[in-house]
Amino acid sequence: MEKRNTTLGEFIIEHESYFPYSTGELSKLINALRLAAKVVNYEVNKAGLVDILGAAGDINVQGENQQKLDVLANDKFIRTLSNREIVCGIASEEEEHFITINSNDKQNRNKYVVLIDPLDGSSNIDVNVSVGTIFSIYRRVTPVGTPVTMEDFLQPGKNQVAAGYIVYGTSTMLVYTTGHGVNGFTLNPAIGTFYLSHPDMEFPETGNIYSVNEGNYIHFPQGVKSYIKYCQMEEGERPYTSRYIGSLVSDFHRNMIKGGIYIYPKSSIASNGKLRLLYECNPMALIAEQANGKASDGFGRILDIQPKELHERVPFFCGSRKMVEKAEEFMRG
Ligand code: AHM
Ligand code: MG
Repeated sequence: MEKRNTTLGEFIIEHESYFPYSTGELSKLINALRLAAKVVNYEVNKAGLVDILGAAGDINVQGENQQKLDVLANDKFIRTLSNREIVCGIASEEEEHFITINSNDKQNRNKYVVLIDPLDGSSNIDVNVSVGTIFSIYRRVTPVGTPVTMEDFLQPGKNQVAAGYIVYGTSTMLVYTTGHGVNGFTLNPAIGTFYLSHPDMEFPETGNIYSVNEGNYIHFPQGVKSYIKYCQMEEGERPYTSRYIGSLVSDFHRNMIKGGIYIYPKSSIASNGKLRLLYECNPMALIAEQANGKASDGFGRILDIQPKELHERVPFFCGSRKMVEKAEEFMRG
């Protein structure tokens, strides 16, 4: 059991020994994400205020053009990572193409690529509801010292070295895994430090919460419709409670703590659902599996899918293991 009150900085250093041949590169990378998270947290926190200040001509107090927060979060993460030269490539949900870092610098020996959804659920910002950042880290597959290629990004999720999310909620938390369980850190905003508050996080084996946008019910495949009806049936622990924030990070986080399932299925209006395999589903799937949960596309393991393109979408069923297995049973009909 991990010690509470350890700072994230201390935790990262203490856990470097998980990687026997560690060069400290991954630790530096997670440290950079921690730093960017604090900056974005600061921006998200004053979002409502910025609207007021920015009303006149969309120019903020520094005289800069105001940016939408998701664009701003994208810039902050990319700038923090590229300035520190600790990755060789970045792909972002906000960018059409991946970004090569220092492609001409033969001294760039960095071996990690980062994939990021800088501000997930950003439509919730306007109404003061929690949003999040999701990140995913892979070791490149092409030779160190050469420019990254698409191959470095299109790896199955099981190759992830680390993944995590930040939830900008009632408190701001950073939750991550490097493949040795899942730990959650809460930001003390007064001093700008993340403390280990949720050591060894695990999904309860089963739960009583289901999270799905039921407004799309009519468009769902029969398996999902039947599973939703099953959740609503009176029997044993059921009916389950329906909870849907519409912010993946927050819905996932709640379900990991309380026990539940999150579903974004394919439908007659979205042939592969909405969520992106590389920026949303893979990192959440790794965290789920590391926390004793499960993540599926309704039929098979998310982490086994071979991606074909950067922004591809995939149906997503994720949460408490027994609940996901039950939903898969309905999908198989
Ligand atoms: P985004 O990356 O454009 O913010 O979209 C992803 C979000 C998820 O956080 C959330 O679970 C889902 O979209 C909600 O979609 P919907 O409004 O269709 O239910
Ligand atoms: Mg998103």
